[in-house]
Amino acid sequence: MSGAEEINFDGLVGLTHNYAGLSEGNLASARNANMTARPREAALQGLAKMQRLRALGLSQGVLPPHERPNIKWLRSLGFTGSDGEVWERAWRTEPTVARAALAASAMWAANAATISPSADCGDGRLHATVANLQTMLHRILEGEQTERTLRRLMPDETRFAVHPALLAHDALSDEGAANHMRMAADAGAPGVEVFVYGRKASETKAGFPARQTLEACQAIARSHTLDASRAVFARQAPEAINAGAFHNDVVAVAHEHVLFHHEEAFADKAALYADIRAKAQGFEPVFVEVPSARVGLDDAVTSYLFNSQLLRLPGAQSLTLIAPSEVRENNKTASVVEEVIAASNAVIGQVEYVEVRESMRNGGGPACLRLRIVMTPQERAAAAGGFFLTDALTAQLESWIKKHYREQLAPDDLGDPALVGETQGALDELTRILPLGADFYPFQQ
Ligand code: SUG
Repeated sequence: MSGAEEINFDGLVGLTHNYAGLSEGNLASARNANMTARPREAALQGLAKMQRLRALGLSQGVLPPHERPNIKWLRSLGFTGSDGEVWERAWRTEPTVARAALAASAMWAANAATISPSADCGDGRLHATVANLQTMLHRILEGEQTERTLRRLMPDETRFAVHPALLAHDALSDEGAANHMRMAADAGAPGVEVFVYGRKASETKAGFPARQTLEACQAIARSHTLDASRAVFARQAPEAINAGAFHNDVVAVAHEHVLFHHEEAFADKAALYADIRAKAQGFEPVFVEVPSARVGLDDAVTSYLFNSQLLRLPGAQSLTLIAPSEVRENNKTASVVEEVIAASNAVIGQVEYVEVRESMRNGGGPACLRLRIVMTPQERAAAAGGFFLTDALTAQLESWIKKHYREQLAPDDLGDPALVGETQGALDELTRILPLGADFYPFQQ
């Protein structure tokens, strides 16, 4: 046993959390467009989930929100004046651009990067590749700060390799850990890394956008120095994408030896199973499949059953599912979960429900909100300690949220020039709560 641990780093929900209907193929985002959002509640729900995992005995990290509205980007598009004027002019004249500049989508940390633990990598370092998120205008803006954040978190280049995002082109479309799964005997053992793609670069597009290409997956596997004998590339079923599973983590989740997935998640399930079995070292994979006859893709997508976090609580015999409360509210998914955990020799033996409704309305469940990073004790000691949640840090973040976040953001509030000063003031304070430093955000530079 190496003592390595999988640590969830959750994205702190930003001050401009709102419902702009920005993501084609994400049914919740489209359905809830122009609803009134509750940024304070959203951030507190996210923080409560992090605290819940800590209370269950797990380590938990936190990643800062990005500067929004993104004034630096708006200036690069020719908007001038004070920061407030830039925002007001962009909102008035270029609504599509302005909405992208305002999105708090960096909260979905599963899309921040793809992580390969050092046990999997030929050079013995922990590798991270920042996702280019090039499919959606509002998300392509995230890479720059994500890279800065990950470099602050993991500064020691002898232990950590943080790769910038792949060139932002359709052929190399990459959405990070949301399309990547890892199976291993335990966190510190060499794992099978499963890359799930929606299309190949050469294929013509049809239906909802497939946001991950095979070429992007292969580039990441190469730069992470993964051993080809333990890397798997699998195609996501086009039916799943067209039913609203815009990322693989909407229809599948893996942890240790267990892969929990929907029957229609993958284009060729038999080949995937065989590939994983052939490449698994020191463990026997267990596939827990939910048949379409029990839960259709539509219910999988609305409930986010598979966007649960799957993890092992300290000392537990079986894994625990951290599911969104929407799963409990849907009779079909609730009864499937009951059956899975009640089975004799259940590999998933417990469920905990969490409330992240504000994020769910934009298509972001518990698993979207977190980036899993497996760290050995030495890596953890080399990482910046201030990103790991403690009771004291939680209390500080909670009062920071209550002091700065608006209760509500209705569509008519979004163009308010006062939002700029408000968010910048709050983020400036945040750079003293998290180890970010006085020149972290563009407005500070
Ligand atoms: O990229 N929603 C995000 C949700 C990301 C969920 N992440 C994972 N499945 N891992 C997206 O579609 C909606 C923003 C809006 O419409 O205002 C949004 O960006």
